[in-house]
Amino acid sequence: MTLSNDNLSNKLLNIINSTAIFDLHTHLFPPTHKTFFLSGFKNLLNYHYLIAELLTATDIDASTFYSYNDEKKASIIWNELFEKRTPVSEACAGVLTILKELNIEIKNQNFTAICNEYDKKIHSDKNILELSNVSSLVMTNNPFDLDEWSLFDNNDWDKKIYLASLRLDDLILDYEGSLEKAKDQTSNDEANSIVTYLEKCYLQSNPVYAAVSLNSATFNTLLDDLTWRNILEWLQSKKLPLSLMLGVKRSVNKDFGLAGDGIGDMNLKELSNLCNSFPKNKFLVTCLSLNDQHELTVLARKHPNLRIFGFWWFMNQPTLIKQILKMRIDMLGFSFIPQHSDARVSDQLIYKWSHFKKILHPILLEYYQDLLNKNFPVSEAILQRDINNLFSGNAKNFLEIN
Ligand code: RAT
Ligand code: ZN
Repeated sequence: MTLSNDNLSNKLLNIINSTAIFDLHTHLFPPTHKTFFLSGFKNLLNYHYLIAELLTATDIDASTFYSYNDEKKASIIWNELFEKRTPVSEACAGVLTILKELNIEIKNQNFTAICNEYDKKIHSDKNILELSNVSSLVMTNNPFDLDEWSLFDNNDWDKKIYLASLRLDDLILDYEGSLEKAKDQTSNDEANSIVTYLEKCYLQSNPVYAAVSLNSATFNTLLDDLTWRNILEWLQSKKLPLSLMLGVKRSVNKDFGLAGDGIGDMNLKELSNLCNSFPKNKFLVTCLSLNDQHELTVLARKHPNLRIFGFWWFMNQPTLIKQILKMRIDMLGFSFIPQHSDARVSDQLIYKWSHFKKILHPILLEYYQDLLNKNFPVSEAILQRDINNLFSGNAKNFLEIN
C-alpha cells in the first residue's frame, strides 16, 4: 500500500529501529577471548577518542596518564570531561547516550556509583547486541599478532555473529617481521610464504574480507610490490574484497600512543588506477579526510569494483555525516554501505548505531517525501527493502555472503 505524507515519518522510523544491522567494521571480539573483549563503563571512558580529548583539553601529561590503572584513568576522564567541562563532543555524547539507554541517572551520582550501577545493568555481549539490534559484525583480526590470532584455536564463540577479517597493516608497518612470522607459521622459506600463510589463516578463520590502512606514501605498494600483487591475485581467487582505509597518518603525536594517530595525505587518482589495474578485485573504501569525500563518491560512480563504506573515525561527526550522506545519496542512490561502528568496546554499539539512525531518519524522510510529491508510490515494502539494503544487504552482497 502506498504511504501518505502523514504516516511516512513514523513508518520509516519504525523500520529503521526494527531492522537488524550487519556491522562491517569493528574492533570487537567475543567475550571468551578474554584479554581482547572490552565492555563496561571504565572501558567506555578509556576509549582513545576520549583520551585524545582529555590530553588536549587539560595539561595532564600523557605518560603519567598512561601509567595509571584503568579505574584511575576512567575516573580522571569522567572528572575532567564530564564534571569540570560540558560533555558535548561526539565521543562524550556517546557515553551519555548509553547511560540514558540504560536508565542510569547522572544527577547526584559520583563516578564510582555510576560504575557500580552500570556493571549491574550490562551482563553480556548478547545484551548489547540486542539493545543495538546488531545481528552480526566483522572483527579486525591481525594474522601477525599470534596472541590475538589464538582466537581461532578455539570454538567456544559464535562464528555466525563474530565474522573474521584479515587486517594486513603489519605488512606495511613491519614487512620483515611479518615475513619471519609467516615463515615460522608455515615452515615455508619461499618468496611466496606470505600468501601461503594467508591461505592457512583463511582456512582457519573464514574471513569475509582483508583490510589495510594506507596513505599516499604507502598506497603505491599495492601496485608496485610483488608481494602485494600476489596478495591481490590471491584475494581475487578467494573472491575476498580488500578493504582500503585511506588517509591515516599514524603517530602524529607519539606520546599519545593509540590516541595519537591523525590524518595523512591521500591521492585518490591512485585508487582509480588500482581499480582499473585490478578490475576483478573488489575494494571496500572509506576515507578519513573530509577533503577526499567528493572525489571518492565520484570514483564509486565510475568503478563497479569500488564500494564506499561508513564514516570513519574523524569523519564520524554528526555535522559531517549529514552533509556527506546526502552527497552520497545524490550521486549513488542507495548503492553504498552507509555506516560501520568501529566499536572497540562492545557497549559502544549502542550509541554508535543510535546516533547514526538519528541522522539517517530525517535525511531519508526528505528523499521519500520528495518521491511522494512527484507521485512516485512509496510503500512500506519499499522502505523495508531500502533499509534492509542499507543496514545489511549492500554489504553482504558485496562480500557475497548471506
Ligand atoms: O577508529 C579507530 O578506532 C581507530 O583507532 C582505528 O582503529 C581505525 O578505525 C582503524 O581500523 O585503523
Ligand atoms: Zn577501525
